[in-house]
Amino acid sequence: MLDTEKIRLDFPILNMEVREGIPLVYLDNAATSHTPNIVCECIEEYYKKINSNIHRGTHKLSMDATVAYEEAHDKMIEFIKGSDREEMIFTKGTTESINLVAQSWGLRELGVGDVIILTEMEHHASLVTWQQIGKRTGATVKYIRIDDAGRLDMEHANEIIDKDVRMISLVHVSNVLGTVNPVKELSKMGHENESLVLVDGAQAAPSMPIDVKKLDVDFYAFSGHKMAGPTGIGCLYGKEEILDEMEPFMYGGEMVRKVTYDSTSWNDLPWKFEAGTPPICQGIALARAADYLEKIGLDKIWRHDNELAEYTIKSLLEFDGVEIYGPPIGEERGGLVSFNLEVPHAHDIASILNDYGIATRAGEHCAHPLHQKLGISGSIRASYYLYNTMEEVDKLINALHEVEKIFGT
Ligand code: 7TS
Repeated sequence: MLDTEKIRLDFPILNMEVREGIPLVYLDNAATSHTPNIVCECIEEYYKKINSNIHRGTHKLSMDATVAYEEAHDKMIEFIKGSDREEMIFTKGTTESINLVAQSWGLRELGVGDVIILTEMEHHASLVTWQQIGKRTGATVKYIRIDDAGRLDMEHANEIIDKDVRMISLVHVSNVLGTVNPVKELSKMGHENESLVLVDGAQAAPSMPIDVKKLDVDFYAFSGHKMAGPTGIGCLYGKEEILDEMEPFMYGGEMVRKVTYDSTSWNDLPWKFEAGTPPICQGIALARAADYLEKIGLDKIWRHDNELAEYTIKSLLEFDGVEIYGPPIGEERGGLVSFNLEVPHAHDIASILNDYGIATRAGEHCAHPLHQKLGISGSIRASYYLYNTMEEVDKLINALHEVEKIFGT
């Protein structure tokens, strides 16, 4: 386990009391993670020392901000083991990253007869986006089925991935099930059929070492606010040769090389996809967050989160009638656990947990179709990050025992 005592000193928000004498137990990291001092200081420093617009100034501040913003791209491409800054586009988050590909590539390339492959466990960021692109272009959307333990049915994947497939968009780690999907295997299947492969890494990149070259994916999307960075910033990795061929996502300043009254040529990558004033401070602060996580070690964070999830599952199994979604103990899973007690409804549990200072998320977690598939109207989710402790899991379990007492099960 990580040295949480030391790590927690970096996150002052974790010392807060929800009410007098009730300390915060923050178990909602899959929604957003907290931000360490070093990142908060970076934001403050930016506004105090170099705040300026980029790529346009001949003055010191603009040049300093430009260098820092460009270097942030270098840091983020290195974070996922890519090679060139050209392949790292800053966006608002995973949602925007997926929309960028769907609109710039999908609207232009897809048509009747083409197939888009998703999985049954996609977050709406991918599911709704590709579903709507399918409707607009006439392409068909097919879903790789999941089994009872929330794993992808790879035989089904094999059946539906053929030469008509143009895009496979899959989540790396499910935000509901915690399942870790076989990205490399699916990428190979996709490429053998000349399909592109996009990975939604929103729940993977914050706590798992990512190597886009080893995974051999065409696009990889993730968000800054789930990995100790600020909101309003996310990343899209894309292979240069594909990005080169794509139309811009948005038009405006920054993304142009030469404009006349009749025509426009595009700026170099990645700026071609970053129209207007970009999230300068957020990008620089995200790079600082990436540094912070790397110093601790992504592989260590992954094991830490896993152990907390495994301990949670073991403890939850003490409850009669508990339903736990996703892979069983012993199988690899991300650091989150979604479940239901026999009674009451997930929303009621979450609000009782809040009385104990425990922050969880209840509902459908932006995965309505998956909840329909599971036959439930919602679930409660505890999700962990590098600063969470076994004691916090115990607090969750003790509070759930109180819930049991209140509802008499
Ligand atoms: N993909 C996955 C797998 C996610 O978990 C999320 C956010 C997104 C995409 C969208 O990320 P955004 O930063 O663009 O919003 N998931 C959640 C969640 O599970 N609870 O709140 C947000």
